[in-house]
Amino acid sequence: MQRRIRPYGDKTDDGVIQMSFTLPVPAGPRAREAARLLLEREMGMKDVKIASMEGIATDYTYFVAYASTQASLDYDAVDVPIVKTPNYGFTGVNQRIESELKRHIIVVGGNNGFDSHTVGIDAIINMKGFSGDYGLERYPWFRAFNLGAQLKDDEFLDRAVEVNADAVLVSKVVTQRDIHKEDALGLIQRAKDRGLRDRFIFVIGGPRLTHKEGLEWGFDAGFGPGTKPSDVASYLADEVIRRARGRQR
Ligand code: B12
Repeated sequence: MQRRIRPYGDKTDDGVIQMSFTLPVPAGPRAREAARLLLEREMGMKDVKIASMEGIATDYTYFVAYASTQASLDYDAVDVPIVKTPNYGFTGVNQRIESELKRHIIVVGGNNGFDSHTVGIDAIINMKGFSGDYGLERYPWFRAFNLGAQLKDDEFLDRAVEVNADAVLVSKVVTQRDIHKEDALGLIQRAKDRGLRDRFIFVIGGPRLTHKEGLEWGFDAGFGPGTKPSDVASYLADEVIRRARGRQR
């Protein structure tokens, strides 16, 4: 069975979408017409409305536009990998580790490469946590080391080896020029070069990341916006226990 979906604006299936973009021209009537023609004539959009036009810096203009598309998609054919672990909550995770693993789970977290945004990884690791959900430092059955930002790949991996980590948690926030991808791939490659890729569980997270991307880039899991520390703790508990059981066999 096919369930075709189309964007919803004012009414079902009208195909209306909102777009924002910048053109490298000064603001004015000509810029507005250029934005309209780009969407209508060059991109095949219908009913184009330029809702807002604002000059930014010199010779650049930012637009918000509405337009409709005839494009649609078969929703039933959409298949995407997701992290399947349920959220066991703070108490559930700790009980699980205590009863099934009987040792602490050790993690190192930080930001390698260019990125200096630490708030995301702090939200997952630091005691205070995020959105009312305690961070990993608060879990009695976790030992978490927050290494900060702009780590060199070797520095990151050396610390993971030094503390005998189970998992390496990487945060990637800046996506300009795909720097997040470059940095993420670089870390995985370095881990492979040093024979460390299979020693640790590699987890990546950030506001513009998905589990699918994480897997494609060679990580074990990827977490996106709104992730709670207990989501990560639950995943890690299951994954470390699963690997420990595998080793016992
Ligand atoms: C605070 C901030 C800064 C602070 C960072 C301070 C710090 N110590 O982190 C400062 C001022 C230093 C800064 C600098 C820059 N910033 Co800034 N910054 C922001 C801002 C306003 C908030 C980010 C934030 O803290 N979010 C809150 C946290 C909790 O959310 P989060 O990161 O998404 O984390 C959650 C999830 O994604 C996930 N998660 C994140 N990491 C991980 C990791 C793991 C392992 C897991 C499991 C989950 C996970 O869990 C978290 C909790 O749910 C954003 C805009 C915005 N509103 O988002 C811009 C923003 C991220 N910055 C931006 C930019 C461009 C920069 C600069 C490059 C600017 C410049 N030209 O100098 C520099 C970066 C320089 C560098 N080398 O990195 C852009 C990025 C654009 C892009 N697409 O790449 C943004 C989006 C602003 C914008 N709209 O342009 N920034």
